Amino acid sequence: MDAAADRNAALFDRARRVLPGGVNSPVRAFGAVGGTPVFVRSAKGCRLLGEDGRTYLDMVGSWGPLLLGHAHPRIVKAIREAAGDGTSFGMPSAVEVEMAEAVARAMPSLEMVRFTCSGTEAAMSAVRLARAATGRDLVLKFAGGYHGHADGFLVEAGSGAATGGVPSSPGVPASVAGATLTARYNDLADVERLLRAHAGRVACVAVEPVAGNMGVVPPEPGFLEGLRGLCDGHGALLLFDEVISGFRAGPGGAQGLYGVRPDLTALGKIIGGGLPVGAYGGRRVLMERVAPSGPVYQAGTLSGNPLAMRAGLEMLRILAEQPQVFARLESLGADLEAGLRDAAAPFADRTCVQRVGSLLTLFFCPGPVRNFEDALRADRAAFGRFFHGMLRRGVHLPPAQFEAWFLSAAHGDEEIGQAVAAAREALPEALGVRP
Ligand code: KE4
Repeated sequence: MDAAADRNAALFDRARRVLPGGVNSPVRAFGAVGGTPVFVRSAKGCRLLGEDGRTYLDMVGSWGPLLLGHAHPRIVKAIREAAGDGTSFGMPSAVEVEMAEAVARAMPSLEMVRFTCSGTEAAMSAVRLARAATGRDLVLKFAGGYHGHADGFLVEAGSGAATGGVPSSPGVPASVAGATLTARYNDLADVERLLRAHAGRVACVAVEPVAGNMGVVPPEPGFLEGLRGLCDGHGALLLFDEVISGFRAGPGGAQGLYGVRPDLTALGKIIGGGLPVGAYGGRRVLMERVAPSGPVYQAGTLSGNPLAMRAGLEMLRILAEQPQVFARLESLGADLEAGLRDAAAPFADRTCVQRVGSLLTLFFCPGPVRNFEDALRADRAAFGRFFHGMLRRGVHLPPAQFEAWFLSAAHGDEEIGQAVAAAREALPEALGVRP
């Protein structure tokens, strides 16, 4: 290895002595693909500079927040200005109100909003509220769905939980796991079966309206509308986890794209503009139950801090000023999908490409992938070889099969071409086929 690569490897050795797995979030550790993770020194637009001295085309985008790319000038400027005025007050500030109003304007089902510091906090708080509002204890989620690491959600969870082979984590009491029901995504009959079997006991149905944590699995026509009807019929609330899809699937999120109005929504990622922000919101009659206006307790030292709020507000302002960003992301996504499909055509019996807008996954199994059972058929060893083949060619994919590739407005035709060209070479290598 050259000196820079040695430095990167040495950093990982140091990291593993003080950080579990050497990282602060499991999927970053390359556990699913092997090898040494790239420690990032800096990033700009859609490119990363690694401590290994190499530059990479970034297809992770910090797992979603960076819809406009790394270090967007207006967002950096907003953060710099806000920092000089104080990063956190622990008291209300005007920018929190402006941010809540901006979210509500974009996503009208959020009549009221509460900011948190992560998507996990947002989703878990929304569930607490749903339980309080309905007086019911059970939560129905979907196998392969990921809603953060709150105890009740670590049951057949996707993303890093599935990648690490522990979709139902130890440390979660059986009593808590027992309050979580899991259904098959895109299967309304399965949802109805569970709602009937637990009649009057399900507080909410929690769903990623675009599943991104088993790889990208689009909702089939009628699925989301069917969930709305089943929730109404069974007195359960519908919780859309739009931590990924919010402000990515469109200016109004997936609920705007598909025209289905949830009772509660969890947000994160993009609304922080790269800083730690989550949010939950929904019908006023529900949200007014949240402390201090109501008894449902939820709090946070840094919730709504002015620094993160300014970053998020600048992000939302840019998206409001430049709605054409969404058409551009759709076009880039379509071009990447078409290019990958063409590159994978000789292996169509062993791969498939699935996409919603700027979210995409190349699965190492034949399609369609409709749910987590389908996704689990993927050849993860082949994905690992493909991942490293792409990395060697300067393209950094999410280091796990059960994740989405995230495009940004900083990607362009050149970057799509680079990713497709790399895939044309990495695919036969990964599948052990002579090009
Ligand atoms: P955070 O607590 O990581 O901010 O959000 C949790 C969460 C909630 N809901 C959905 C739909 C999510 O995708 C996430 C987090 N996404 C993962 C990527 N699949 C974050 C990456 C990581 O865990 O390091």
